Amino acid sequence: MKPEPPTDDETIETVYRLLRLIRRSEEEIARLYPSDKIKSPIHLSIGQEFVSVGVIGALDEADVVSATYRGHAAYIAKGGDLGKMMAELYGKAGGCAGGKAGSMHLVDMEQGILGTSAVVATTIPVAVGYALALKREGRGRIVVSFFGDGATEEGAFAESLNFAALHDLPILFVCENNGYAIHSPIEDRWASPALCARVETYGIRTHRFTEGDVFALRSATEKACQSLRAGDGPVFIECLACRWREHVGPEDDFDAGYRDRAEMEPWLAND
Ligand SMILES: Cc1ncc(C[n+]2csc(CCOP(=O)(O)OP(=O)(O)O)c2C)c(N)n1
Ligand SMILES: [Mg+2]
Repeated sequence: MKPEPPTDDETIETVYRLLRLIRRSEEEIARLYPSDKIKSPIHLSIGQEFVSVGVIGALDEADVVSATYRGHAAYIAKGGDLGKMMAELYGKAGGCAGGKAGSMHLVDMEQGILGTSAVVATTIPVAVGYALALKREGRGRIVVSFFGDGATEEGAFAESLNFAALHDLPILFVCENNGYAIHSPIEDRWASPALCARVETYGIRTHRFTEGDVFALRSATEKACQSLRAGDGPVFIECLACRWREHVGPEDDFDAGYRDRAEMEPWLAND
């Protein structure tokens, strides 16, 4: 899809501030991590924040999101309390999940954050169930389900697409395709890279973003929201992205032997 120019100054500032808040928060988490007081694994979204910011920026406050263990960006973008997120990482009682769950299980139903999970793809059918409830509620609210490329290999993904399409549910599926499931590249996992074509066989409309353009993503999501609220059934977005840090933990991992730093260069230049 062709990049679209930014809209008004207020939108540009909101988007920039949120991107920066998420980036700086995660950089600070990475800085603090070696002190070993954060007793939770951390999966940083640094480099991928634009997906959460672009998509969630197009939602209404009453809409609902679900995400994965790499969920700091979605939590913050949806208005989750940053102090409660940090308390959760430290295992404090004041954390958003009572300090019992850590970074991988952020939740805040008052802000419409349905929750994140460590178990790959399990949040997708839960989000579909919530979309069914919202359809019955009849107030035009919608659900966004964020997940990684690896999650699309789970059976629950196929079941979820089928059920959501069959019942015209108000759900936006967003695949953050960073090219890897831990250290395994897509070429070793997918018989065909045509993810959107696979999803379209369920009768679901798809959009694919390859450039990391937060504004193009936001305006496409705005249009998708209109059709979701009109009851036209699910929409699927695939967003190429680059994870700058290691799969889990605060460091980079270009010495791990599974990928080259050169892959990241275009994303850095375009950041
Ligand atoms: C059901 C299940 N299988 C395997 C794992 C181990 N695991 C943790 S993260 C991960 C990779 C998932 O990759 P992807 O969905 O692309 O998300 P990313 O980490 O790239 O954001 C795997 C296989 C798990 N947590 N849950
Ligand atoms: Mg991935």
